[in-house]
Amino acid sequence: MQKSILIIGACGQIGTELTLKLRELYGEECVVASDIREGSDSLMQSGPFELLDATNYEAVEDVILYHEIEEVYLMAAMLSATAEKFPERAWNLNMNSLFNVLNLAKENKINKIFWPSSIAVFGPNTPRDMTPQNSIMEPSTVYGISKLSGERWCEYYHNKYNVDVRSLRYPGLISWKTQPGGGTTDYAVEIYHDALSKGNYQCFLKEDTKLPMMFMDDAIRAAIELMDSDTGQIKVRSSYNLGAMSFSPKEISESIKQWLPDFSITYQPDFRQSIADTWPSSIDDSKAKEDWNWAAEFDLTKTTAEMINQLSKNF
Ligand code: AKB
Repeated sequence: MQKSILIIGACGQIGTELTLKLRELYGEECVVASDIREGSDSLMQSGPFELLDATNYEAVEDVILYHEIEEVYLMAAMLSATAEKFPERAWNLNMNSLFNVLNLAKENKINKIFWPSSIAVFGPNTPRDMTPQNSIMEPSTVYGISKLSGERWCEYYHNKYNVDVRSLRYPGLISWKTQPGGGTTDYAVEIYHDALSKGNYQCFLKEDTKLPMMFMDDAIRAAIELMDSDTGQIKVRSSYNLGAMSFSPKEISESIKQWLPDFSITYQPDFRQSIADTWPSSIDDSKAKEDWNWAAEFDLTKTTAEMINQLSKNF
């Protein structure tokens, strides 16, 4: 099926792999990558690229009209840890970029939007284990507040203006191709890099802080499957809970030791601990399973095997 797609924020952790996958599926020329900076060689050389500020409505509109874009994946965002340092910049980026694409869809300039939400929409009063789709949502971080507000706007634009916007509440994402930046769950990627390069890792969370996580292949497949589902299947227009695995720093370190027996970990919790303490430890994603047949493929054992195998090629 031919369709023209724009990825905004294509050079980040999710955007890079998403762009490459969409180019593989829909053809390189049909998938336009955009970001405020240039990305990896594989991204820059495999198809069209536009320098684009996601908060600039006219610039986003120009790119959409020029390339006759039908679908937008809006991946530009400031993540939880960085957002605590720059609250207003985070709010500005996370909300204005979303309003821009929602309004372009309202004006029928694009047909469909994918926008990632996060487990950060939950807060300290939410039940932490197997957090349900509908629960108490009182996020205490700037990032969580922006994602929860975004979810409400997505549902509002769908109900009021029939905008076809689809969203997932991503857990922490683990990938070997692109490093994350500014998140609380970033330790789960850093740990593999340090295990291979130094043999030890100093973790910024406590050893027993269990958080929901997902391998990037599952995260990308979830976005594409959600976008390819029939409209009638999508019953949730705020954002779907999405689960795969949950583990603590101690558990991931044990899994790494299966491959690197001499690996050691120390713990020095910083301000990110108080963010993690307000997030779920595991997620109930039965609604996504029921509505559009979501099923994760990577558990911790499979993720560690893939991370060590792929990253060790560089050492
Ligand atoms: C973060 O840690 O900020 C993100 C997220 C869970 O949304 N990875």
